[in-house]
Amino acid sequence: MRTQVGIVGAGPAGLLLGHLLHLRGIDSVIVENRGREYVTERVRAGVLEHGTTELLIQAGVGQRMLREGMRHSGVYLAFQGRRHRIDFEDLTGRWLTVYGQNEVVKDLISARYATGRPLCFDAEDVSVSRFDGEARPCIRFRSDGQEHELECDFIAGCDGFHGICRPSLRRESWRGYDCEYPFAWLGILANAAPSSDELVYSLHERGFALFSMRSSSVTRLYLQCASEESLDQWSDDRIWDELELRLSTLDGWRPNRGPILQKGVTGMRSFVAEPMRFGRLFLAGDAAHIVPPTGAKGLNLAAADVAVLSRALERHYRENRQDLLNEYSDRCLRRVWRAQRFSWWMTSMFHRTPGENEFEYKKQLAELQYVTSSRAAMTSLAENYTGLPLEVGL
Ligand code: RFL
Ligand code: PHB
Repeated sequence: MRTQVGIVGAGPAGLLLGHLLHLRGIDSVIVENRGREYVTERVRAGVLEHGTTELLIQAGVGQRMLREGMRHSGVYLAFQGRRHRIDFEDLTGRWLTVYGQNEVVKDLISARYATGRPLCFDAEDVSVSRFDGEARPCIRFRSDGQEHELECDFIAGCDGFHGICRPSLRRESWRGYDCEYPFAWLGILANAAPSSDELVYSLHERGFALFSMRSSSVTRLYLQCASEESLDQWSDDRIWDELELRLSTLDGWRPNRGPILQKGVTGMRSFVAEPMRFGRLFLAGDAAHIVPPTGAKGLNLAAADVAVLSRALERHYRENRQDLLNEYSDRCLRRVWRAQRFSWWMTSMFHRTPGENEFEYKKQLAELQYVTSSRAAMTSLAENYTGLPLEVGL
């Protein structure tokens, strides 16, 4: 088998890259080690930046998102019993779309099938080789009991944080920067109508809580919990009681309760691998960087990476120019570090660190008071949250 670009991973990064390459007339094969159902049912991100929304529309995969996604013009920041609205649209002229990552993935898979280009689920023993020499890079895997060797011009490592591409690099060829946080998020999806039309980020003495949603009948909520938290300790009633305690405000607002459809615990970390290019292998999305979810940036960074990569590959094939491929890593990393800073800042403003003294909490409250009262501070939050314009469109 032969292709121009071999893509490892059918998450948002791999699928969107495959689609953007298709639109630019470039051939690809996507190899994924999990099943289609697993990939489309995995509940993760929900907030699409303004630029991500535009990219999906331009790429022709935004129709359902436009119909079913929810346009949000602002968010609430809550502390000391009060909610304060930050009006993104007024401050920046930009907004967000709330639409589940798994819905984006479903739309991209449908678009992929419509192109007839290969997408292989349930691949086993996936490995990458020969990407940093003169020989053609190769992706090996087993599928339906058969061994495959896929020869490519380039490999895109879109296989997430636990994938195989980054560990296949020579250890001395890259450097990792990371930061782990001493807490995690317990997330639930509930069959309950959202009681707010916008997200609520809340700092409470007992820790962070976040109110989000997926549709007019499904609420998505998160609670700060211990890093090693076991779900066994959390009955549905305990989860709702804690959410209500941390989110309710003095004006009587609280989340609606309903049957819990899904729950899980997510660790929090910041991580960046530098550079993001190794000869003919390019890392993109979570394979190269992880942000704590408080800034809602992970999926958006993945989209920004592959927008740059698809354009760089187009320039290589159409004009035989390597300049954008050479700039790929630096361009992406500028945005990545900006998102890292913002995600770290949001995380430290809203979470209580175990063992910290009250000085920290007072400082967090002062920061929130500032952010919700100064137009300059609100604008800074709004422009980072809605996202920098994408440097590269279609
Ligand atoms: P993914 O989604 O992890 O996809 C990688 C794919 O590669 C496959 N894979 C392999 N395939 C072949 N061979 C191998 N050896 C392989 N190893 C792995 C995997 O099965 C998978 O299908 O990475 P990608 O595409 O880079 O996308 C990144 C996003 O998924 C991630 O950044 C976001 O979900 C982060 N995130 C959020 N991002 C946002 O922009 N906005 C949000 O509101 C937001 N909320 C969140 C989040 C992540 C969360 N969790 C669970 C980590 C909320 C949560 C709770
Ligand atoms: C979500 O809806 O899943 C969500 C929203 C905002 C975040 C993280 C996750 O910061």
